[in-house]
Amino acid sequence: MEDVIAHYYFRPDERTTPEEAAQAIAEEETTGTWTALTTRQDYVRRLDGIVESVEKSGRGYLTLIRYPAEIFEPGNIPQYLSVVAGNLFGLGRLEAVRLTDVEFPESLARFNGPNFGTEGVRHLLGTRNRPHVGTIIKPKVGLTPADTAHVAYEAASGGVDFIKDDETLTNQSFCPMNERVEAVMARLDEAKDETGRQVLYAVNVSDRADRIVERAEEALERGANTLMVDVLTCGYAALQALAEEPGISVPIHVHRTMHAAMTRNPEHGIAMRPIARLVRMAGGDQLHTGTVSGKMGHNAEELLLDNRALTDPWYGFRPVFPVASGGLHPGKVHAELATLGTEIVLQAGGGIHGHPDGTAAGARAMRQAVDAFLEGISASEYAKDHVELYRALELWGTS
Ligand code: RUB
Ligand code: CA
Repeated sequence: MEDVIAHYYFRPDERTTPEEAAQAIAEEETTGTWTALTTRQDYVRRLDGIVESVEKSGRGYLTLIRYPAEIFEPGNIPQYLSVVAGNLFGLGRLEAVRLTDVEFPESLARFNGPNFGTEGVRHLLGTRNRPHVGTIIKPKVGLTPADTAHVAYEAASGGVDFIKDDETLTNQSFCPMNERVEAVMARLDEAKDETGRQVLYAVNVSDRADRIVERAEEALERGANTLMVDVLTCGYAALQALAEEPGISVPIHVHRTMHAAMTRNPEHGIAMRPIARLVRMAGGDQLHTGTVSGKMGHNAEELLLDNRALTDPWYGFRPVFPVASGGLHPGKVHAELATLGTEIVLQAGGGIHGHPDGTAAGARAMRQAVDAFLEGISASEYAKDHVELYRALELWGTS
């Protein structure tokens, strides 16, 4: 394959045939516009988009559109998006249109990709054959650096592998980033002395384009061992800048806040699959892709394919660690692992810090639920002699 193949679902308006609608997408995103052009020289025609197929699907149609590789500027993800996910969304002749997947030729996939990926992250923590358990510090905003660090210490003592800032916490005055990183890393060292276990803490360095690398470097100077970026609000280019910066040698956790504005409507927007591919190219090491039983909307079939976009062999890119997050608690661990497998990060915020006996007990309960699954025992059975899990199931149940 030498060109880009974009997959769309669409529904034309009543004045437009499916073929005309697909052609309108191909033209808008390449050499055409709404009317014939006196300036469309013959030599430009090699850059025409080509409608490869149109077929009925549900209330609408699926089409594959071939965009000549030459239209794309290699390495420029913002420009790639302007073609495959640009003006087409606003075309009046389409009532709905959704980018469901995109295939890039090798010439346009020359990125470093993840520096760590699943294996690299596992190597830092020395884990194998089990999911990682992570937590989001809650409340997501408001805690002081010292209290944030205390919550992190409790979670680490209870056995989590991974701790992260939430998507809206960056460098606000109530919890300045530098102070927070120093405080959290000091308490994680304390926990490590006690438990012997290393824990990763992803500090959210999301910021404006001209400052994000500098902010990441400040966090690293204060001991951060993982970074986090809100990729859709900052942009894929921001993630790529972090991943390719030679001085940044820690994993990058990628949060997808705002994704549902694009992914949620099954007929319109951008599916998670293209987002997952772009994050992998741009260098994310872990990416939120959703849950099968949590608080956000979900579609298990799609999610499994999204996770495969992160983990299947692809141009030599390292596999990205998929993150299941949003409304998880120990009673949901079994369903998540049974469907998603164990090469996954399970994150619980409320499902750890809302445990009736506090954060450390909540972390223990999550780990116990994972152990139960790995031993082939139901959570309720395992809870009979694991009090933290028992207390969690008593509060939240098992569904
Ligand atoms: C989870 C949380 C995550 C969202 C987003 O909190 O704050 O940011 O779940 O995840 P809690 P996703 O565990 O308390 O629900 O992007 O995967 O939906
Ligand atoms: Ca969150």
